[in-house]
Amino acid sequence: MAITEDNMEAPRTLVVGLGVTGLSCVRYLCARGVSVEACDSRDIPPGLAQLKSDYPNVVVATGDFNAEQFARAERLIVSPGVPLTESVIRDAMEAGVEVIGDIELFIREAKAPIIAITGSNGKSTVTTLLGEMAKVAGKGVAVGGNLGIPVLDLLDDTAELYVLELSSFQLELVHSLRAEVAVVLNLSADHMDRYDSYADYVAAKAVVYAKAKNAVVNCDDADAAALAEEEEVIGFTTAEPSGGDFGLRSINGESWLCHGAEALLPVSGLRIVGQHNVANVLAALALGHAAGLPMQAMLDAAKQFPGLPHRTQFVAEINGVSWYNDSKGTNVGAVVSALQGLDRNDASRTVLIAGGDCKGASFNELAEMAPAYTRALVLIGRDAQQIADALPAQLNIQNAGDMAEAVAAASAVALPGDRVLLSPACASFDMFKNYIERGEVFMAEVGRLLQ
Ligand code: UMA
Ligand code: ADP
Repeated sequence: MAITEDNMEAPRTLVVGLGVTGLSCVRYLCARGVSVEACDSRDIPPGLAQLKSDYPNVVVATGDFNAEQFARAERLIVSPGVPLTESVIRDAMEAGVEVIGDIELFIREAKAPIIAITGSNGKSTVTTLLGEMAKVAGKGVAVGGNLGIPVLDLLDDTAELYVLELSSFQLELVHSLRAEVAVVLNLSADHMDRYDSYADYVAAKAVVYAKAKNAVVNCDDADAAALAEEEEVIGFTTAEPSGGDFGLRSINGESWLCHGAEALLPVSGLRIVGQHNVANVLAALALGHAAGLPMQAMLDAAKQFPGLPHRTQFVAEINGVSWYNDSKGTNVGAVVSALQGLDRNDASRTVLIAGGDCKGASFNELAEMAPAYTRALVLIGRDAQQIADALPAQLNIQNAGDMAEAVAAASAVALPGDRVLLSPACASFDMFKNYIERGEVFMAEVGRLLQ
């Protein structure tokens, strides 16, 4: 692209972090002729080889952040994985250098309305389902964000709607979002190794509602709902809805998804499993409705949606025991909702496989509910002992060295009618590349039980 007067004036920019976000930022800025450097505190960050081959002229520094390189920059674009407490970033902020993230760059350029989705859990499920709803409605929709595709790679002048999953890390560097519709799906503690306090984590999420045209709120989560400052909100609840909210009503003994008084679809008509996922469908309907998507198209998409892999995903039934892969259950709130969501309210119980890198979490909530919902717990990973110490002593708690041992131990203790649920309440990085590899190893081990 030719250098224009515009980009001649663009500030000398340092892209901080060379994962998928950093690479997308370099691509975006280089295509606009902006002067760019890049850095990453890792010695060999994942995007390094590609950056060197595609942009050999971009100066890159790896290893400990280099203060001189930061001092040269007139603007920083910081990746979500880099904490803003890094001294070089704090110094830049204090010196008045603009510090933003890829989402802010995107917002400044995107022409189509944005639906912005955050929350502690359910973001990827709701974002993907809403994207499907928009597609069935015939909208030119682009879907991404924390879900995996960095937002700058979504930019497309023909897009009619953007559906974005936004993490608290990303929202920390967002200043000018004016979402068409925004939601904080729910709140429970996560990433406590990055935030000084739970209040800081919540404050990062609250940014999603700032200046939003329409707000969707979770009526079952008062703390999350209280973040919406808009007067006009559309609610969703797994109880009976009031006014124009979305919720559940019992009709002739059957539970139905409803919009106010109008019955839309019986819960039994959904393929996705678990009460928490019913809440996710209601949230997607509320968001789509606020954005003007037609109801019938949304319901058609909801009926077809099987849920995402690694999120309370049914794996197999073996000797009367149902196995579920919830490897994406990476915080305590997710595990609590997965346990409750799968519970059948009968004598059957869940054998829970949990553990990994707990990210500074407290396990009190799990300790409170585990006696009522679990038959046994099988603990894996670096923080297994920390979890065991938090749980009541009367529980059947076993330790396993790896996933194969964990599956064998769970299989030995589960009774016909029970469920075995991998929902770790932890990040996977101490044992696996990511939650996907953890879920795949679990499913492979469950498969071996069939042989
Ligand atoms: N890192 C360093 N030094 C650096 C830069 C990064 O050590 O200079 C480390 C970080 O601490 C982190 C890792 O590298 O552990 C990756 O960070 P990144 O910012 O380079 O990540 P990207 O590859 O750009 O991916 C990011 C999101 N990652 C994070 O927020 C950690 C991805 O979400 C997201 O899909 C992608 O942008 C596109 O938007 C992942 C995630 O785990 C799935 N998100 C967290 C979550 O969902 O709980 C918030
Ligand atoms: P996120 O993108 O926010 O991590 P996902 O849709 O990927 O959310 O789901 C991650 C995990 O969170 C699931 O595996 C499940 O354990 C849990 N979960 C999903 N939806 C909800 C919900 N509405 N409330 C609480 N927990 C949920």
